Amino acid sequence: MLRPKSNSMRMVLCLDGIWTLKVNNEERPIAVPGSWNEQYQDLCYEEGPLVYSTDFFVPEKFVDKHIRLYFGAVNTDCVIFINGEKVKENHIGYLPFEVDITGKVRKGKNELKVVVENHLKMGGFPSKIPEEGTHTVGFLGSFPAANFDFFPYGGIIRPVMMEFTEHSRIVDVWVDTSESNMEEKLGKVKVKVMVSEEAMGEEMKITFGGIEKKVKLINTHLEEEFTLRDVKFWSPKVPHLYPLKLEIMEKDEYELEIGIRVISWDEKRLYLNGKPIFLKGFGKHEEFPVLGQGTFYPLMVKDFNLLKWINANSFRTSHYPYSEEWLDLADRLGVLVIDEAPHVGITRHHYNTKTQNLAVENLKRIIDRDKNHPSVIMWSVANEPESNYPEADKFFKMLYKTAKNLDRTRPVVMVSMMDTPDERTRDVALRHFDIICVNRYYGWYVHQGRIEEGLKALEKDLDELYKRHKKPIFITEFGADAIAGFHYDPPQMFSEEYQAELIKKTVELLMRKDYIIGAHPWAFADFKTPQNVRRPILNHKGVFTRDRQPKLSAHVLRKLWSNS
Ligand code: GCB
Repeated sequence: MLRPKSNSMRMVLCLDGIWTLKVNNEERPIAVPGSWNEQYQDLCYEEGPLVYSTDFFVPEKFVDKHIRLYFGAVNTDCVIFINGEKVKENHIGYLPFEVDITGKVRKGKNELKVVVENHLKMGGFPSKIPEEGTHTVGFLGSFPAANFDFFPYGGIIRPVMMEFTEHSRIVDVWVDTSESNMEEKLGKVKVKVMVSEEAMGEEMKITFGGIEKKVKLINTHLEEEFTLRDVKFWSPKVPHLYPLKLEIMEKDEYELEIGIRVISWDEKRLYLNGKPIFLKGFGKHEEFPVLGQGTFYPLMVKDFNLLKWINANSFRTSHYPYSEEWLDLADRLGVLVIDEAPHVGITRHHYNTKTQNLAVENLKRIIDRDKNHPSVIMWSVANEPESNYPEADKFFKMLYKTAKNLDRTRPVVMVSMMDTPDERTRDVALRHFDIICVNRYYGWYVHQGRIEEGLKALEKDLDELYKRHKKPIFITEFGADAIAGFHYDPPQMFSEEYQAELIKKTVELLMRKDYIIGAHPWAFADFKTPQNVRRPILNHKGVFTRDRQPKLSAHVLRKLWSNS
């Protein structure tokens, strides 16, 4: 699916702004994009259904165009109405969806209504804690009862756009640069284009790297290959982007920026353009005070600025796909992204056909949205599922196969906490994946207050893990809470000193291991969670505070990562 874009052939109407929210028959203003939970105190724990509405105006000359309504994301279940007519239902958050509303709008004023619910669901998304508890100790009794460690924000969280095009139009494009040859500096770029039925018989022009190809459209799918010499390969150091322009003459055009790069991996290493790369960075969240999980551009710019400042080269979109603008910036600034599906808090109650189908669908949608971003170097299908149940094997094998069938050019991973030294709790699904991603909290949830002991246990655990899988290992989480301003000597849990020491010593250990391809401290910044005894309002494992000020560990990491 192409993101709406204004150009000389396409017209985009942005519907962001102040909408009306109906709560118990009373109306009040609400910001879109944004979450309702922090705009009103009485809606902090609201799960809906709540009714959003706004008006939009269409000039007469646009009424007969092809019209597409695009939602960046709504959390979570929603029903869309145009002028009172139901046009769409959507049942997953954090991912865009479109509605073809051609012929459904009238000249002048129209009404758009969106009914949104954000119920936690046992065995669904967002996942609710099962009454009997889960493998993720500590959540039982949390309020709200989210089976994950971040606040379950609801609402229309990302931009809403309406796009007007001709009926002869470009529907999608998929670019594959994986056959490029680094030694010969040869860029081999496959471009697959999908157009609408109405475009049959038209002429399409594709321009890339100074090469122009013209094709008569006799099919809705076409494929062209471009060979570029003396290519500047995309990398964190040189994030070079080439414009790709698609045109259906006098009907439509679409331009996107392409990075030519190759990802590969073997038993021990991950390679970018044939050179080993070590992932330095963080798991993070897309959230901020008042906005909740609403798209907020200044936050993106600030976070990339801090990622560069701290000498990181990557981040994981834990635990859901972020707004696509994060990826635009990552492409442009040269930051590698592990793109995670919104599958967090999976328990044994998820292992059934209905949920598996939904998860497969979500995965297809994330790949569909993000496939052309050079910054995306890995698909993560889930975070910390209850994957020590026999049923997990089939469920995750299916997700792996789905991702692989769509995209063989990137590694597909699952982030596990269950592949432990203890055989009774061991993960049954992790073996299906290309790279072994694990979260480890030695020196925090285990070996509390004893960093050195924790490190010894970590080293033993990882050596065994490698022996078992013979695949590269990526430590996607480790860390400690530090409440900004808490100090203690000798370092004590919750002090900035303890967090800094644990992170420093863990990073040093991980960088010494030849089978480790990355170390991401958890987390980039503090973030809001459900209420429970382990969380003083926020999860304080951030290396930055929630308002993006550095803790001691940020300075330590900046130095550690400066010459590697
Ligand atoms: C984890 C989760 C993450 C939590 C973190 C913690 O393993 O993946 O969502 O926030 O631990 O701080 O406990």
